Amino acid sequence: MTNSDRYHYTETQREQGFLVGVEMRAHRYQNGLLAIEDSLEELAALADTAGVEVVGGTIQRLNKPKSATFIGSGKVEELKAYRDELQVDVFIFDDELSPRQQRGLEKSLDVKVLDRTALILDIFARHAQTREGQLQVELAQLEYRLPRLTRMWTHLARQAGGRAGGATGGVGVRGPGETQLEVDRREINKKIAHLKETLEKVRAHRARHRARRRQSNILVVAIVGYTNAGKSTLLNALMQRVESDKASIYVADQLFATLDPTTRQITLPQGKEILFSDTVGFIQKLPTRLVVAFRATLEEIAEADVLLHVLDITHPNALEHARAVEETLRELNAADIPIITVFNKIDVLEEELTQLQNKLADYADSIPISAKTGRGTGELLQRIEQLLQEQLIDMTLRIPFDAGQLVSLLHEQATIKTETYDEFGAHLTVSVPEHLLSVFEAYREA
Ligand SMILES: Nc1nc2c(ncn2[C@@H]2O[C@H](COP(=O)(O)OP(=O)(O)OP(=O)(O)O)[C@@H](O)[C@H]2O)c(=O)[nH]1
Ligand SMILES: [Mg+2]
Repeated sequence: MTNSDRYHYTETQREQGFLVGVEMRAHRYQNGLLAIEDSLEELAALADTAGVEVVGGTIQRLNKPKSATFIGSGKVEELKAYRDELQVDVFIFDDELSPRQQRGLEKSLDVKVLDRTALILDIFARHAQTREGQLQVELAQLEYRLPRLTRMWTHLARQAGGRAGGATGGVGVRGPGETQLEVDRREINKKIAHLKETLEKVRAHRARHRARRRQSNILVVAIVGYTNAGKSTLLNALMQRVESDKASIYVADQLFATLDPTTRQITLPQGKEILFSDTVGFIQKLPTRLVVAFRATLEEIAEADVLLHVLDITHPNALEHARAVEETLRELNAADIPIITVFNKIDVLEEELTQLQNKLADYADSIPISAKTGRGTGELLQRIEQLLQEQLIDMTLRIPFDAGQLVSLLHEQATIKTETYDEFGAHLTVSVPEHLLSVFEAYREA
């Protein structure tokens, strides 16, 4: 989708959305989170990607959220006024609402109420391409909806309506709406169970595939970064460099354009073949439920040999984005994987670059690139090559006494984890730098 396509929705097709952000006083400048104004701007971009026309927004500062309606009652009244004045179809909250808060708000406001999670799920549902991706999103959506079923959320209502509709419940008799909800809940639970089963099979298949890849010993570089940083563009640029004719990857100025991992083989300058894997972007306040739902997909990242962190240096919140990415990597147990950071989109701001590099002093050895023009990509490939050469490889070795000098070499150049001796010689488990691999290959224990 190009920039202009985004505005092809007509007024009548697009729902009108109004954004609501809450800043907990204790949380201002909390590490890794955007300032509320920036967070709301990001929410607006998410809403836009989901096809909602944003007609306004408001912020409330609170000590803590209200358990029934999240925001204060005065704010609820204010939202009613906006609803009437701006013809709001949906209120979108920047934070995850509990089912109770969502019900409370929908009851008071009498229009649909969504939160950031629901919005991201909606975008994911639109962008999922592979079967696994689609199954994962559907499961996450159903699990999200189950505790939130109200009249406005019952998409199954019409199907099952014949059985449950009509009856008017007297005192103590369950109303038709509620019977309907029971039916829906049962249906959803059944669907959830079925989806989980199917996903298990798909995942087992993927795990076998990954295991085969491992055996072939080909190294994997996972491209990670904030959504819209230019990850897919970079992979396309790298592919072009090596003149591969593989189909290019979908690039768009929208959030979460990529959902399913795409892997491409690339030859490094000195001839080594490696795999690059482009995957789903990160975002601050990435709902844990989504991280869990996409765990299988995200395992691609956790199992990579090198991470390539793409940072959109032109974004005013670049530093916050970098922190959010690092936080997510920690959640995925991927924080220990060697990482190369690239500052992307430098074509946009030649002059300000030094200034920005100072701001991002923690990333001093980052590589400035433009995925769009290809600038810096040659240096990047060299850096990856260099890093891979420095990578250590785990080996179990049996070295006879007459090759004792090899044990000395290991002591100099490798990390020795265990070392024992018997009548044949030394028995070691070690991590060896790649360039020494050939030296020790013959002594490798099967
Ligand atoms: N000016 C400029 N724009 C770029 C550059 N790299 C990417 N872009 C633009 O940034 C937008 C996002 O690019 P993508 O490659 O789709 O970003 P992504 O990181 O894959 O995003 P998601 O898949 O949505 O997480 C697109 O409009 C690209 O054209 C660059 O080096 N310079
Ligand atoms: Mg992408």
